[in-house]
Amino acid sequence: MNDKTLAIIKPDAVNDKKAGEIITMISQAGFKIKAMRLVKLTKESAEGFYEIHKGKAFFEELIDYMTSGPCIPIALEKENAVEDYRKLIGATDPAKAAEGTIRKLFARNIQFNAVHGSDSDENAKKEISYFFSGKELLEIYPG
Ligand code: IDP
Ligand code: MG
Repeated sequence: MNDKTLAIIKPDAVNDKKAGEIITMISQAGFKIKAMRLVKLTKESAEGFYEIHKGKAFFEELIDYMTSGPCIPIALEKENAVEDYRKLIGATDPAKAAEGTIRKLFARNIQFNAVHGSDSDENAKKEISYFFSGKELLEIYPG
């Protein structure tokens, strides 16, 4: 339990051809890829995924950004996955992200910040279920 998180390689990073390098960094940090897909989010699906940010000043531009091209949701497994993956990606704003983090290396600014990471075990499960279902989801969360 509590060893899963959802990563998304966001449209800016896919468009910048950084997906491969980012997946390598994630793998080398000890995360196991349990499931992965390439999807182009619709407005409705992006709004659903980011429901908690509805009403915030940046919500509309966040939806435009996340629907601007394909992204790559990845279900990851590792002990202490949520916290360790947030550490690997760095702060939301790359200007504040630690050296060597994914956002420090690949994000342009606080909006176009290359990757997503779940912020709690509860949200990790919700977010993984948002992109993966059926047999695939059972393999991620057996039993
Ligand atoms: P997180 O991705 O580090 O968890 P959140 O606060 O959950 O950060 O915000 C979700 C996403 O919304 C960010 O990753 C970023 O793409 C975008 N975002 C957050 N804050 C701002 C902002 O102040 N201006 C524009 N976009 C923002
Ligand atoms: Mg967040």
